[in-house]
Parts: sequence; C-alpha cells; structure tokens
Amino acid sequence: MRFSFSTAGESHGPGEVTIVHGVPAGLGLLAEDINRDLARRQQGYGRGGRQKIEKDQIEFLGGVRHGYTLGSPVAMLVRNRDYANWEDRMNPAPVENPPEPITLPRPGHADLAGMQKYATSDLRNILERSSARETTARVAAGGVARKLLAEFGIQVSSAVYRIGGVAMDKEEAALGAEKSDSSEVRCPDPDVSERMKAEIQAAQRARDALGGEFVVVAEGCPPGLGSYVDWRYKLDARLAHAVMSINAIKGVEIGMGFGLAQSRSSEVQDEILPGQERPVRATNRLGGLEGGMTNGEPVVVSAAMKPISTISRSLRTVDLSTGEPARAFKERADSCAVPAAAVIGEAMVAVILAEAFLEKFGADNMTDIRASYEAYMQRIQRSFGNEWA
Ligand code: EPS
Repeated sequence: MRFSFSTAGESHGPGEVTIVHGVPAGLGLLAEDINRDLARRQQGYGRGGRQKIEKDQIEFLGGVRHGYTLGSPVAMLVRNRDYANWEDRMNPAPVENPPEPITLPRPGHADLAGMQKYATSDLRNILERSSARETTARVAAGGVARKLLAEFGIQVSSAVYRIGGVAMDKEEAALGAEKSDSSEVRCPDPDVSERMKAEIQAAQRARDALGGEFVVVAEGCPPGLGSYVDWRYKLDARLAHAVMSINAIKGVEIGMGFGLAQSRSSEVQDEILPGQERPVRATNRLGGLEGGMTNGEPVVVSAAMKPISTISRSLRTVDLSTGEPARAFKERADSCAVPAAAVIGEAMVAVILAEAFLEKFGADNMTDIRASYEAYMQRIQRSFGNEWA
C-alpha cells in the first residue's frame, strides 16, 4: 500500500487522530521520535494562550509492537487537554443546553464558504476542523516519515526567513536551517530573530497578526525520487501540493522559485561536475529537482504564509442571522504562527519524500528496502552506461 496518512479531530474536541498507511515492517519507532517534533511545532514566538494548555504527546493505538512497526497501519492519538474546558460545547453526544450559534464569519478563514457548503448556521461546525490544530496530527505522520528517511541518511530541517517586513536571504537561511531550533522564530540569524520578534510585538500592540516565509531543506535524497513519465509522479508538483495544503499558505516555491524567471538560462541551470562518487552540481538553484525528480542535491521548498485571520481588531463581515453588517467573530488566537508552519512544512515534505522513496525502493519490510536501496546506490556509483540489455 502507498505511504499516505489521514487525520481526524476537531480543535477543541477530544483529540487529534492520525493513521499512517504503507509503513514497512521493521522500522524502529518510539513515541519519543514523534513527540520531539510535536514539541517543536508548539514553540514559536507569537503563539496564543492555547499552547500553554496543550502538551502534545502521542499514544500509539496500532501498528507498533515492542518499538518496531508491524507493516500494519500506524494509528496515533494526541488528546486535546483543552477539551476539558469545552466538554459542553464540543461533546460528540447531544447536550441539554446547546451553545448559541456563532454567525459572524471571519474574512480569510474557512467560515463563510464552509457554512454555505455544509449547510450550517453555526460557524463553530466549520472552524473546529479548519483550525490549524489539525496540523498536530500531520506532524505526527511526518514523524513516522522522518524516521524512515533517517534510516537512509535523509534529514529534513527548516528555517524562517521572513516575518512581515523583516527578512533575511533565503539561501543563507536554508544553509543555516539546522541551527534554527535555537531561535524562538526559527530564524538562524540571531540579529534578524530579534528584529522579527519586535515586528511581532508591534503587530500584537496593534491587535493585528503577521505572516511570513519559511524554507524546508531535505538533505541526503538519492537521485531519481519522483518521475517525469507521468504528471502525477512529478515530485515538485507533489511537494507543492503538500506544502500548499498547510493552513494559510498562499505560495510555494522550489529552489529559487519565482526568482528564476528574472535570469538567463546560463545563470540558472546547475552545471554538472564530476564528483567523488557520482556527478555533483556546481550550484543548487533548482532546489534539487529536475524533470520532477530529485537530482541528489538538497531538496529546497519554500512557502509564503498569509497573516492569521483571527484578529482581535476584527474586520467587517455580515451577521448571517440578520444579514446586517457586523464585526467578525473573535476568538483567542496566535499573532504569528510562521515558526510552527515551518515545522509542519518539514512534516509534509518528509511525508512526500517517504512516499516517493517507497515507490522507488518499496517493499513490505525494511530488510528488503535496504537491499534495494543499496543495490541502486552501488549501480549509480559505478556505471554511466546502458544496462538494459
Ligand atoms: C487556531 C486558533 C487557536 C490556535 C490554534 C489554531 O486555537 P484556540 O482557538 O484554541 O486558541 O491556538 O492552533 C492550535 C491549537 C495548535 O495546536 O496549533 C485556528 O483558528 O486555526
């Protein structure tokens, strides 16, 4: 079965559920492997009060025995601690005194189109699932993917290079991505980090919110993940889909992305040089992807996140119970979640790379996958010729 995952759960409901399919048997997997990333997602300057309530940790419900995967679906649960405060409002069972419906949709959120689409007059029925709380479950899936990739020396990291008007060079941020865990805004440059924090403080004082840009880097990918032979296999397109699906993301770039459009071809293509083990590139402007396949250089994907749409300085809307002009619904919210989005970006990139890796080397168990991977790596090291015959 193809490596993939699905999630279930509402923001203030009992919990967030992840089921990961297509995980080979024999992969070492501990709750700590997943919890580390869940904790990284909860960090970041500019988060609201909710992160003080939650301490995300998974319980395995299936697919793992004595620290190793079984080849069956891996099911994980993160309980929402905040549910204790929302039991009446979010109880799966009918309650005696249901809360008043919320009828003031927020511009920029899923509220209005969601209410129209799902035929409800209470926008809580929409916001609970469209909330970015769901990304907890995605990061749990990313943790499984990351564990598989690490077995083959593939490491995924991220950095924030823009928050509002404060930015650093994207390439420099990508090179320093491994250092970004020590910054409260996931920015590898300490001076820029401080300026980003000040920018967030200024937005908070104005009762507003900020977006930004982050870059995800995957090092150690073998050449040939993904394929040009069919549009559905193209890895750049699959990465863009996965990263664009993260809440509030409005743009995705591969390598220099839109910047490539401004230059001549000779300034853009990554020239091929003889390497020690196999050919390498003089530069990596195309973000490690050519023809929809990895080329062995680091995979570099970046994304732009719009500012969060729940702000206490609320914007104009229409009260759907009266049709009259009104001010949008306000709820406790973050003022900046770009650092968290970067960790979620890592998870989505890891999931797509794991899917493509298993397409190439896939089997039911880690022993056979290792053999297939090693045979491929040996072949591309020793040969440039036609081996079809
Ligand atoms: C979110 C609103 C806030 C955020 C939430 C995403 O939730 P609450 O209304 O409970 O304060 O904290 O993010 C998380 C809970 C999380 O774990 O990231 C939204 O509307 O998207």
